[in-house]
Amino acid sequence: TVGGDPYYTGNVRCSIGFSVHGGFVTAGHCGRAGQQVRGWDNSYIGDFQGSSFPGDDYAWVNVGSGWWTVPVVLGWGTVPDQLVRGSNEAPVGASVCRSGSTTRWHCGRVLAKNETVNYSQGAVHQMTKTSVCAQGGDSGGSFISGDQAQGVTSGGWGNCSSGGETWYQPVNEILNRYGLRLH
Ligand code: TYR
Repeated sequence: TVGGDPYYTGNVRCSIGFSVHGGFVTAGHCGRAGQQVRGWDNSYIGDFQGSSFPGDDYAWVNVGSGWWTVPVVLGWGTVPDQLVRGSNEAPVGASVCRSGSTTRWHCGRVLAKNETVNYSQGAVHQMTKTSVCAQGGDSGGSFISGDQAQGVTSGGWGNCSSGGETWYQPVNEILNRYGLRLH
């Protein structure tokens, strides 16, 4: 799977975060455990295996054999491949970039860590705040700093025309919780 590519749960489009052994990680508000996931071509990919939201905003989806990604264009062009070599946490002030299926590739900086974000569904804790814009459908997509995975897009304010701020769920908490490894 390719970080930032779209997937669908019911009528909702979200974005793939990072490939892990057995599937991919993404945002928890995108689906609940047991829900089916379809790919960019509407074919069955797998199911949400675990999901936590609110409180956290993370989930993982298994990907069955026979499904593979084709880089997809959603109007603004594809994002060049980014190699991810690990998940060392970037410090406040570091440059981060994000890939998502609505607004593709945008960059900014880490502004703060361990933030609580209050959504209408409830509070989400230990989130990282960034100056990177995002919009609906970018959720679940990958945040990276250099070649290190950082987190998955959760939510925020603004848009990618006038700017905004976006919080991500740190990826190491997801990997630890479900015993996953980046792939
Ligand atoms: N939460 C949105 C989603 O589910 C993503 C988003 C992120 C929307 C930041 C707006 C925003 O400012 O796709």
